[in-house]
Amino acid sequence: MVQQTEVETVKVTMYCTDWCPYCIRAEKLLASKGAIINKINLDDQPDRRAEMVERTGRKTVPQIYIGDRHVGGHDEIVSLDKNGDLDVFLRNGSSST
Ligand SMILES: N[C@@H](CCC(=O)N[C@@H](CS)C(=O)NCC(=O)O)C(=O)O
Repeated sequence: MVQQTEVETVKVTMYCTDWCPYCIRAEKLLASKGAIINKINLDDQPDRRAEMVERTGRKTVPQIYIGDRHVGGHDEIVSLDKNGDLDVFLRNGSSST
């Protein structure tokens, strides 16, 4: 019998909008890593934009959390992917997840 080991990734939360190309690219990158993404769609939930700004200090989407670690937007996760940290964060996340 072949045993399959599944690597569980840390939950990702992403504030996004439907029309934002950076959000779409960020989602594709995260999905390609097998990440489970909890999307907070600000088109559907406009009231949560204030929450995003309050939590992150940023006004642009996407804003991405890996576990409870705020990693920033699209450009930041691309940089994290290039230096290998994205995989590490998705596997280890933070202590609280
Ligand atoms: N460099 C940012 C670009 C994000 C960005 O420009 N997002 C646009 C939507 S595609 C946005 O939120 N614009 C609203 C604003 O600038 O207030 C990233 O990599 O996430």
